[in-house]
This record gives sequence, structure tokens and C-alpha cells, in this order.
Amino acid sequence: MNIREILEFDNITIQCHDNPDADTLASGYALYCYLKEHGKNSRIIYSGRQLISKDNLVMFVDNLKLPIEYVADNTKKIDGLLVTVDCQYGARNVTKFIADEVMIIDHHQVEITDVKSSLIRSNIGSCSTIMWELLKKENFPFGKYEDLQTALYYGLYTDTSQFVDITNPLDKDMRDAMKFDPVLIKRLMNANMSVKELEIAGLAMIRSIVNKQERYAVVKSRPCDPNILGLISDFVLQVSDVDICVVFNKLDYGVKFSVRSCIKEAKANDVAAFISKGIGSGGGHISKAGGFIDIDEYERKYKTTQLESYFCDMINSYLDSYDIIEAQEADVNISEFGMFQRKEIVLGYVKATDLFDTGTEVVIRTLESDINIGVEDDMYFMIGIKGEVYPVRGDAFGKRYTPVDEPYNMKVEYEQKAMDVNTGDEYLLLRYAKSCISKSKVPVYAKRLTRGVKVFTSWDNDCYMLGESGDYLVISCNDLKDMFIVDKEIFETTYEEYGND
Ligand SMILES: [Mn+2]
Repeated sequence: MNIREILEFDNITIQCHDNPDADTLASGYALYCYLKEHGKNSRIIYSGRQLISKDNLVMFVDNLKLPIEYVADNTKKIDGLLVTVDCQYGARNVTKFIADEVMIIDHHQVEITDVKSSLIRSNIGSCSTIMWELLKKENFPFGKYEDLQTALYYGLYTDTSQFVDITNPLDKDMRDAMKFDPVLIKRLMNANMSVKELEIAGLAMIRSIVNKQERYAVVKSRPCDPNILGLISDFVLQVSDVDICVVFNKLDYGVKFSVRSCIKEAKANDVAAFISKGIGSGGGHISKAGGFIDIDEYERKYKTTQLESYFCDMINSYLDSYDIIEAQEADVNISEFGMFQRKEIVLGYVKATDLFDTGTEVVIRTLESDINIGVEDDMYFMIGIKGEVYPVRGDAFGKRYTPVDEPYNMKVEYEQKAMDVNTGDEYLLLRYAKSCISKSKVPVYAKRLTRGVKVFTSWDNDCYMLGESGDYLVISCNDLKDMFIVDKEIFETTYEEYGND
């Protein structure tokens, strides 16, 4: 779907989901501004049983002068094009209007498949982010629309529990690019909770389940704005018997949950991914994360199991599923390992000082994560076969790789970039990357994991590397303390049995 298609219509109606939130309002407003810029008139509507009443949303609509209309009667046909934003035409959470043509722009799980003009990107944190990218591609003059930047920023903020649940780099790009009104954003952030939600939070905490033995808590809340879940879990994590906390509630379209962890043996984002595996999505940061469970998938798999028991079972199972290895102290039985060597593979590289001065603080953004690093002389940014980027320092580059004078190309979902933290200058790494061939025939010990493992490596004792069953534990033959996890797919394409020429 191309956003330009919309310009072919003369009558355009933008519809937000019922009981609108900031993300659907901001997305609708973005499309409205785009059409206005192209001299088109459009209207933004919503329907459903309730008028917008939450303080932060009323403030949002009033301050940004959002031209939104409430349409209670859905029996009148809509002339021209109807675009549903942050929701899917025909889905439960949006009142259905009959229209000549229909289009969908959304970021939830795909629910509706019979609308041809659909752009649904389920791995993006907010629909505001999708709108931002669509408009950016059309060279939309964001500078002329400061209110819109504030709206999109707040749309992402509320949809990702205050940026905590962000996993996609595109969301980070939007967050970093918006020149928002700090005074309004601060007021909105402090009008987050209604008195009713304060009560809901209090009641939820009274009924929390605490497992003192395993040191976790599970809290069920009545329906409320999803970001209230994060506030409750921040609070409950401060209980001395609690190291991991999960707070959840059931909404019309699924179960939202928030995860907090204060121990290095369990990353909150891993716990969130574990809980939602196969039936939803979850992720975020090491200490704060969140996720979503699709209620239909859940019921198909777990029938009538109470959600409280499900969450407790999943946390117990998570805590049981991984062995923990401290590389510094580990005494590994090498006889269970095979000997392997790296194959000659082509990788990409960029010499860091070709882009930045020595000492520059840089963030490298990839699909997987943000890496903060200080540029050193003789530092190279390596681009691996799955698009991962990692630094190689000192003389290691010359020892391990032979440069070839060819550009390096690969297909990626998100183009990795390096950004100067202070100036904001950014470089898409693939545009500068050249090829090199790994020449290491140095043997390593490796073993296929039959169970999950968390390895605290000798160079990072605070943050484990996670290995699932099927991945490989690799140990340097020269240094038995030098051990790490290699992803199954990467291992099988980049390693071979030792002695193979
Ligand atoms: Mn949304």
C-alpha cells in the first residue's frame, strides 16, 4: 500500500478506533495533516458507546486542536474512502460504517484479511510510528507541523508503556526525531491516571499473589489504561520478597501485561518473551518490559486455565528452564564438546574512524538493539551474516580478517546505523561497508545445547547471553574462560568441523 493512493480520492474519512487512545488520535491527525498539505479536505471521526473523557486525552485533543468528530449513528453510508487507523475495518474494537472504499493502517496482530488496501505492521510499537515513516518517505514538512510531532511522540509514549516496551528500532528513530512541546508532554504525563484508575491500582495490589520461595509476584488488575500496569509493577517490585513482578489485565482484544525484574539472572524482556511465546508478543528492556497475549490463541491452547495460574506457571517454568554459567568460575567438562573452526565467510566492515573522530560517543542501532560505544583508533564495526553489528578492536581485525576491495551488500529489514550521540549525525553502515573474509582457522570447542543456558561471560558479568536448546555453547581452545553462545543458525552456517580445509 502506498499512501499516495489516498490522494486519488476527493472524499476521505479517517476513522479512529472506539474508545480512542492517544495513538489512534495521533495517527488520524497525521493522515489529516498529510492530506491538508496536499490541498485535500478530510475529516477524523470515531464512534462507539463512549465519548473521549479521560483527562489526558481531553487535554491532548484540546491543546492540539485535534479536529475530531464523534459520530454515534453508523447507519449513514460514508461517501468516498474510509481509512481506519490503529485498528482494522470490521474488527471488534471499531464501529463498522459502510463506505465506497476502505483502507487499513494498523500495527496490531492481523485480524482482518479481506481488505485489499491494508498496511498492517504488527512488529511496530505504535501506529504513530508507521504514519511517521509513511509521511517521511513522502518528504512531509514536519517542521511546519509542531503539534503533529508532539501528537506522534505522545502516541508512541502511551502505546509502549512510556517507551518501556519499545523493541523495534523504527520506534526509537521516531522517538528521537520528534521535536515535541516539552511543556504539554509534561502535563500529559502527569495526567496519566484518573481517580478511578488509582482505585483500580490499589485494589489490584491488595490482591497480589506473592511466591516468597521463588521470589516473584503476579498481580491481576481490572481493566485500565495499559500504562497503569507499569506503575503498579514498579511499585510491587520494591517489596523485599519480590525480584520479578508481572501485572496483567484482560481487555476486549487480549491480555496486556507488564514485567519488572531487579535481578541479573532474569531479564524482564526475556521473561516477557517467554510468557507470550506462541500466543502473542513481548519484549522491552532488561529491567522493564511488557507484552500482549492474543485471547483467541490463548483459549485455543490453554482452554479455560485461569490467567493467574497461567502467569504463575510460566514464571515457575521460566525459572526452571535455564542453567546459569559464570564463565569466570566455570569448570566445564570439555570431553562433551566437539572441535570446530570458523568457515571462511564474507562479512562487512566499516573502519570507525572513517566516519567519526577518535573519542566520539556513538550509538549503533540495529534491528536487535542499541549499542553504546566510544570510538577508538583501529576500531572496526563488523556486520555479521544476520545483520548484527559488533565492534572489533586493536590488532584483532588484521589477525582475523582479510579485506577485499568490494562493497558489502545484504538485505535487511532495518538498515543498521551509527549515530553521533552529541551531534545526532548518522550514517547508514551498509552504504560505507566493504567486504572482508574471515581467515580464522583457530579451533574452538562447541556443544549443542539440550537445555536453556544463561552465560555470564568473562567480559560482561552483569548481563547474560541467552542460549536456547539447539543453540551452541562455544569455548576458545586457548582460554577456557572465554565462552559464549552462538545462535543455532549462525553456528551452522559459519562453523565447520575442525581440520576441514
Ligand atoms: Mn496503537
